[in-house]
Amino acid sequence: MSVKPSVAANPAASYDVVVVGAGFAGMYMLHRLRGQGMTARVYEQGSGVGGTWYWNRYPGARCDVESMQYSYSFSEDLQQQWNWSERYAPQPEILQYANHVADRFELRSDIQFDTRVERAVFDETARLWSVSTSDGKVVTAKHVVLATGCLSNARMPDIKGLDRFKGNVYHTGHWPHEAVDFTGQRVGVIGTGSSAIQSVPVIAEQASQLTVFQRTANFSIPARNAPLTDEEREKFRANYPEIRRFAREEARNGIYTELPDRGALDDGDNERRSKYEARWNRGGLTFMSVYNNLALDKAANDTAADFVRAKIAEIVRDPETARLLQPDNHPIGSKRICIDTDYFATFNRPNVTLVDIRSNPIEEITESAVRTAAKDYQVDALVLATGFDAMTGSVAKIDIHGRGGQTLNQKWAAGPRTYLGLMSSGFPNLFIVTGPGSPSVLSNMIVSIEQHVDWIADCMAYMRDHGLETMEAAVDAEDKWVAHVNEVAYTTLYPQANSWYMGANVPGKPRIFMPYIGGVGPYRQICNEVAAKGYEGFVMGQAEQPRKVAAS
Ligand code: N01
Repeated sequence: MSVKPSVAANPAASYDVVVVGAGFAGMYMLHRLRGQGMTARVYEQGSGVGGTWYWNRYPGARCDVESMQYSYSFSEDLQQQWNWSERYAPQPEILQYANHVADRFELRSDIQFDTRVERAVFDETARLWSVSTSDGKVVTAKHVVLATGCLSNARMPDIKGLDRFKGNVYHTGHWPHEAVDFTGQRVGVIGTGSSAIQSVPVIAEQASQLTVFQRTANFSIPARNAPLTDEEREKFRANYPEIRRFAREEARNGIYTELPDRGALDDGDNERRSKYEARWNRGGLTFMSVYNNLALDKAANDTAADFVRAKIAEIVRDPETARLLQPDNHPIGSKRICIDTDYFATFNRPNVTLVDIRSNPIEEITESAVRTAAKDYQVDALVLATGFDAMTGSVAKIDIHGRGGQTLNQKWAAGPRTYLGLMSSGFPNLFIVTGPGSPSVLSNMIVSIEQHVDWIADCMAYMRDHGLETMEAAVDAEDKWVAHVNEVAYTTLYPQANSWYMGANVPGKPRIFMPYIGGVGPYRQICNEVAAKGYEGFVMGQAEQPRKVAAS
């Protein structure tokens, strides 16, 4: 039974830890902190738990990692008792799971909903963070944990006239809580990333006419979603110790699957095609794990890309629409691969039209239409599936002041700089969960969240046990890590795409490959070794005397 100190929030309250966000990261962070007897206050801008799953309620939203794996592993009872209904749970079920976790571990009493953290200022004399929230209050805390999520800052496109549009406008990442019914409406969807690819087939079933505005075609693999049988669930549960171990230690992306032992060009055409066919029929993200060099070698990658392009041509009846849907400007997998249910087949429906806005850009939105140079497309409602200011967007919205009054936004103006994705020098006792410089979005997020939260909680306990008041990344360790993250990224094909991994979807955002592509297993090992060496590469402050543990 965990120790559960609870401090009622009041204007002068002081906590061991302030946690920003009550998604999967914030909830588990709170659970761990309570378990080691620390006081914590979680602030959440939404009215409920769940983070990205609280906001992304668009039609068709579901997980793209199998639910038996996209779930917490920290509680054996929880993973044995929770019944996922489908291979990829739909958003309402994932949100139900998040709420179940909040209730089961009695988390709500330390979470303040409908409250944004607006500002955090480090007081170098008191060695405390002063945290201001949207309800006008200020609290202090020894530590702040940013559990703000990587894809939580929905990005509105900068399209002229959007504010003039008379119909309803929805962003997939900020979907209303009431049911939205498109029956009988002419709907326009702008964007063709994962959110659009999941929502288009569902909206097409309701709308009288659906127009999809595509700037960049994306690779998508069928999900092959299906109800889970009792037998399938039991098989997973019985194998959980090995599945979870493998996901943490061996898988590059935190997903249990066979590891490929050969490259795409090591097989002849027929053998290669039959392997791709088998993975296509199995469905899901592991399509990219057929061979071990698809992310590294362009010629190998082309074989997978050609296979998927041929599938699109097979599925889509109109040859011109099929041609437009075939991605041609980035290697497969260099943008987050999409997982769909009937996305390409949806373009065979008579009520669905694809508009190529790469060759024929949107000029403006009028009161009732999306206008291109060629034509006005009349719509009653608009769905913006235009993505997120990923990884740094939600952090940047908080006015964070570290040593010498420097803000995190100033420090990150040319791109995020962290040591291990966990801390940024000059910002003592400020931790980031799945931050830039960690595997985060390249992995099963729950695996990475649990690893970070455990590391951070252990670190705070170490500080307490050793009488340490502050901890921060050393500048040289951070510089080396940033260089390493960049170097590893450029050994792969990933930087060849204009992706949100690179910040390329936000005009003016620095082009830096943000996540760490070294793999969750090696990354975990590095983090563990750093901790085992007394937090090597971090500067520890004890009373007035800082102690530096040199990075090797
Ligand atoms: O966003 P995106 P998303 N005019 O950035 C287009 C995760 N996720 O919400 O590529 C016209 O991928 C933009 O075009 P382009 C997953 O990690 C997971 O779909 O910039 N178009 C692109 O087509 C995913 O990768 C799931 O040329 C504009 C689209 O909008 C991440 O979230 C489900 C435009 C944005 O695609 C983001 O996915 C959903 C403009 N001004 C999401 N601005 C799961 O399955 C942007 N676009 C768990």
